[in-house]
Amino acid sequence: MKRRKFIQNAALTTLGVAVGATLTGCTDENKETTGTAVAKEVTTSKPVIPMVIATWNVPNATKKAWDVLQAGKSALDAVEQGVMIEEADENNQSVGKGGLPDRDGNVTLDACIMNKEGNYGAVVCIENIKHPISVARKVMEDTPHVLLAGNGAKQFAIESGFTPENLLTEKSKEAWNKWKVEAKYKPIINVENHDTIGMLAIDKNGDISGACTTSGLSYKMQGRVGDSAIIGSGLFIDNEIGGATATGMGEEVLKTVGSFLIVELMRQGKSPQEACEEAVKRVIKKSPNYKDFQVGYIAVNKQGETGAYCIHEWFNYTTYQNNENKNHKADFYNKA
Ligand code: SD4
Repeated sequence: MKRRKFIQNAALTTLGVAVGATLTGCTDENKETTGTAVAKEVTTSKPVIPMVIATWNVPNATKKAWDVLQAGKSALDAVEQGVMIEEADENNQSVGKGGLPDRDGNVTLDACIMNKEGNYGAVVCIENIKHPISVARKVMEDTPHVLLAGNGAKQFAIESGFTPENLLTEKSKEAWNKWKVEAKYKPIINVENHDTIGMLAIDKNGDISGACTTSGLSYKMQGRVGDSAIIGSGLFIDNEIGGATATGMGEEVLKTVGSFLIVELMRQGKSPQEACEEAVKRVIKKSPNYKDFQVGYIAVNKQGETGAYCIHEWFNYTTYQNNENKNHKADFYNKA
């Protein structure tokens, strides 16, 4: 049986089984008659959709998304409302309000959203708007475009009813002032519990959507745009296959089109875990200085199987699945 067929069969089975039933990916009638089955069997005794997965330790965001799914809403609503929790959290200095500024003190945000139809909307380098993810959704739904940048994105947001506000909090301003003493630009390998938030969700219909939102690398050059809002790099969804999203050094994710790569690898039969590992290895192969930066990926396939992998220790992610909101440490490459 071809993997693609298997995925479709398993997805249909997933949707068909009652909650609590056992799902076995390859049923007798699905078995290949002429050779060895190429698909890995997916067996779980628990229902795996609906589900939510997000980068980092963000239980409030995954809970919000889960609650939206439980209310019968779409995966698209879930990921938007889920990441909005982090955008609004001023203590989180990598997303939305309170995000660390660029080297000139401007808080510039990148965000994108992608739905089950493969539609996509994004904003890059937007300023003074707390919820770039919702502007990204409006770009997708209300304009003939997919990506708006800078002032144009802000103007569009204001025309759409968003209220501009100062996003540079005292805490972030203080950090920036400290940074200015030496003003050295060196990306930091994140060992905290937070950074760019990428979120993927599957709703009760089995449909997948994703969102990704960030203030980007702190003290970046003015005008710098990372991977997070760029389709295929920071996020990619294919509702037939699954989705992936990234955190870490955006330049490296962009060069390898990481999230698209992961989804394509899953299409070819890899599990989400195998696909994330391969995408990280692709980065490492291309960048001999990989010890100096972090890249982390999470992924989910149509059945709700998840994967996560990163270069260095300490990347973690949160899942809300089977009624459980859980943080996990991701496996990593650099064990030396
Ligand atoms: C970027 N990927 O702008 C984002 C930032 C990030 O850990 O995730 N940093 O490159």
